[in-house]
Amino acid sequence: MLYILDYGAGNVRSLANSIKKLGYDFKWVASPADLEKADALLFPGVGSYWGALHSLRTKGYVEPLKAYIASGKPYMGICIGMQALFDASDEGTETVPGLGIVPGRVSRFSEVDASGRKKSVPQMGWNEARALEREQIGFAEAERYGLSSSSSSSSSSTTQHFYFVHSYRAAYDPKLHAEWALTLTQYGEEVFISSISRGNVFGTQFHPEKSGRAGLELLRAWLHRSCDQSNLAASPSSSAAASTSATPRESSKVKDAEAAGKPRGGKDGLTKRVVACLDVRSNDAGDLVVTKGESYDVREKADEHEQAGADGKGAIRNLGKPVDLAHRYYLEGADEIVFLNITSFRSSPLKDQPMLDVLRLAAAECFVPLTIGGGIKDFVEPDSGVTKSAKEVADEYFRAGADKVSIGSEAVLAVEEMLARQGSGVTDPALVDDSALTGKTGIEMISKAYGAQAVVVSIDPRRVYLQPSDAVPPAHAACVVTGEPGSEDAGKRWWYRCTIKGGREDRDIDVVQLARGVQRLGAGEVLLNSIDRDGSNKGFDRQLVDLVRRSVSIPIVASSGAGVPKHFEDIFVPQPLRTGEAPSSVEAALAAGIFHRQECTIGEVKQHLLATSFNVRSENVQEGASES
Ligand code: 1PR
Repeated sequence: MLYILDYGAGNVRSLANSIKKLGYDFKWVASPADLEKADALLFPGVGSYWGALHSLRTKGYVEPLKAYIASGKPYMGICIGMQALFDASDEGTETVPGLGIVPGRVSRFSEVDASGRKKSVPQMGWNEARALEREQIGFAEAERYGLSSSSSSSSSSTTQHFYFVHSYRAAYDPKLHAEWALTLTQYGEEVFISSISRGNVFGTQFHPEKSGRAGLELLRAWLHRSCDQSNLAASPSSSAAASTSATPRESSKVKDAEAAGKPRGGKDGLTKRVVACLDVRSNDAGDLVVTKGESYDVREKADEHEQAGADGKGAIRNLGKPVDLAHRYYLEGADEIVFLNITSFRSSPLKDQPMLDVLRLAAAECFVPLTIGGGIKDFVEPDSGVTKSAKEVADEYFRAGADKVSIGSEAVLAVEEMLARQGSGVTDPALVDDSALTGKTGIEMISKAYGAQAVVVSIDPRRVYLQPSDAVPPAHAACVVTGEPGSEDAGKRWWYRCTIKGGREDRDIDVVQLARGVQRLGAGEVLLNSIDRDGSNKGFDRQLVDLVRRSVSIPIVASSGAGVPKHFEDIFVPQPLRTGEAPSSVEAALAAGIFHRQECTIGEVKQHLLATSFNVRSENVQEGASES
């Protein structure tokens, strides 16, 4: 029997969904004693290393887990489930030893590479996994799992990509890892171990359950070897269990370049992400629909539509059913799907069962990362008067299949309160000291439990134009932008004010303050909307995006305004953010309207990006997909 170890942090439902989709059955590990019953074990570590290891230790899993691995039965660790095999990790405020199966320590990505080039941390997105050549068996072990081999590693159109989301990694050291590392991956200039394989132990830093068809095929290969064949006779190496008891295994050899820490090709393989967004709400008939408007107004113009209500407003635009559209975008090759529950702030998100059902159904069919936003906040249950925390709402979404949660209004209030606690006229959240942090905000609590990469903050800024005679408000001086010569904004000056409740309420905080504030609180990504550009088809607001990129080191998803594939090219073209700095750009861009109205497909956007020399994941799941 296959068992899955769930230690209660993060989205394990996706892995369960993938396994079911592939036709396998499994049981959850409910207690350490279950490990003795397992014939094959999957450890889908999600969240933080510290949280996972701490939980394993306090629940008494560590020794049974080591005994299971030493027994020679198949083990597959995903992300933290792979990192847990190492001696230790730098993640967390105190050192918690790992399982000590693989030598070496897991440490944090550097935000600035040796050449001075900056990169976002966490690494979030699709990257390559390049196979190492092993003595006697060449690439056979990697090929068994569908991982790139020498024949398929040169062209981005044939390279498989897998979904990574992590701030910590095991840097590749040939002296320590030559017999463990199966593939290496490069992010920025850093090369790290993206998968390991030795005897009965297999592990991936990436998430196969979120890696589309390539990930499903890898899982299928592992399940086939581990569950159908019920032995590792095909394995070229002796078991890791044996190696821990001092039996030498066949040696592996890495080529010179790889020994020096460079995978073949030696390039950062992170792709640009194309994200589809579904704004979901109930229409006037009470059905959940995907809607889309302009500048956040999602109703038809009254005179365009017969269903105009007594208030003179038109009906909610209905562009399709959420699960159907999500599945279509998955098949078209979306790298990520975002659901925003755009009216959730009016009701109890925990009772929003239809939205949870949407997520459950989507997670059963769409094997790419899913983000859910809307209503993730502390609130008082309308019926019982009981206070619920944002973390409890997030728990529910993660259990339903979300990989990340997106926080909007609550994030603005949290940063305002943090600045108020700091006092002394401090307006830059980066200067806030630890005493102004409570640990109780939704961002902090969710980030601590699930890892920063699981917390997105959705920012809804709007331009505030300044007259030539207007003095710049001092707190917002860092947020003032001047229109570029030759553009429709030439001669204008403005700053970006943040809003809450879907743009309905302005706040006295700007987009730089908010982005820096949420990074300070522990958010792992910014979803950067623009009320001015939303639904306009004019293209992304590059000045807004660059302003925020200059201000934070976490990844940014550019959003609002995409009208044609070229707009994605425009936002991805690298530009220096400061004089003398290496050019860079965002890694992800999101669109809604053009996809819903079928003005272009995700495949067309990716074809355009490939044609203009961007690295994208080109897997079109429809082509030859065999997922069942
Ligand atoms: O405040 O935590 O409850 O979260 C509410 C969430 O709902 C926020 O993320 C907020 O952005 C979103 N939201 C609220 N009202 C609306 C609305 O449209 N009336 N939608 C709304 C925001 C913006 C984008 C959109 C892009 C791309 N949607 O996500 O998809 O602008 O559109 P385009 O490609 O068609 O230009 P909380």
